[in-house]
Amino acid sequence: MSDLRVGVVGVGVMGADHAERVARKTSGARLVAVADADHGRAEALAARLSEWPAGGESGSTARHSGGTAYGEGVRVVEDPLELIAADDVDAVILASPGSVHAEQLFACLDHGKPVLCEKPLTMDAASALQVVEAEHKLGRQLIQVGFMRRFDPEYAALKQLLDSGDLGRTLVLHNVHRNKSAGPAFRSEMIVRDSMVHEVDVARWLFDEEITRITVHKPKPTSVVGDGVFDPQLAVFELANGAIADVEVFVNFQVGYEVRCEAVAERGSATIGLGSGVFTRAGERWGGTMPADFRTRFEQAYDVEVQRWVDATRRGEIDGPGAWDGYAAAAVCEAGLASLSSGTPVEVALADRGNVLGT
Ligand code: ISE
Repeated sequence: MSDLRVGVVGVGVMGADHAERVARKTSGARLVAVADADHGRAEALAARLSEWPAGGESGSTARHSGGTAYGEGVRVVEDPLELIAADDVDAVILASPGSVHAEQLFACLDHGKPVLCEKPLTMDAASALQVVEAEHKLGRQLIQVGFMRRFDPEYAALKQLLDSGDLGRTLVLHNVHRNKSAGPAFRSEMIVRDSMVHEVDVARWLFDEEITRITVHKPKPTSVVGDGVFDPQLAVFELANGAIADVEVFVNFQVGYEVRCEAVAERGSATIGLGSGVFTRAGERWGGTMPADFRTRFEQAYDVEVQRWVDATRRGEIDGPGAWDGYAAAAVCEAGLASLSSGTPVEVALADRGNVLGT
């Protein structure tokens, strides 16, 4: 089977990371093109990734199985829609801003291109539902959503433990999601849509239930953020089966990246994300280290996610959260934004899955 030729749209922090992953670490895939509103950024990345092994001799053919060999080149395409339509691009990774996802996803569907779309699927529930419906009409799942926590070994082990029933029924989830810092452009709405959305998916996935109601509380904000930004936020999700999940999201924690999840069940509890790696005693201190950001903490999850997406795409399938999961998360976040401004619980308006998908 020939390599999957991948194009990456949006090469900011996450897109550049994925582009490098496809070019250098993923088997059965080749990075062929990148596009970004910042052409200079795309050019620099394409030039760097057109070399393999990094700094290797001209003409070297060394490569992993798949991957971009020296001299094969990664081209820069100005228009993302042109990249999506290109004949030499078999599949697309969308890591552009959420505000342009809807248009780019529709283009992927129009051209029959499988796509791994970073969250959020789209900016609101109505457009996300249109995407779900358009994909359903094609009769084939082309969209996978980048909820990478599902591929993290610790989260996967937690899911397996809860599904085994060994602890009895799961009743409550407590989540913590802290980033070291977020830029000044990261407003309260983005904390819901770009950060909290991960725990929205975690709760839906671990419970295998939809979220029916959300309340977003605004504790006293950190003095690090500007006026009108609510950071941290504390949210409570109520699920269809009566279970409850809570999450503290704090994107300017200053210390490091920290993501934890504790599940409380009838006969025990289980916690992941304690970060208990190497414990060191040195220089009159003891303890471990904290990852600086999500690329380090979830590196393995991203590697597994992209490798499994490539493998599934070559079989003509997806292997992970689909468009419905992206839509359901968008609907919860939309209710979350309403709760953020009203300070009261807000019901999630979710279309009937059976009516939309017939399943
Ligand atoms: C970022 O977009 C991510 O997806 C990270 O996982 C999350 O921790 C961060 O808050 C988001 O901005």
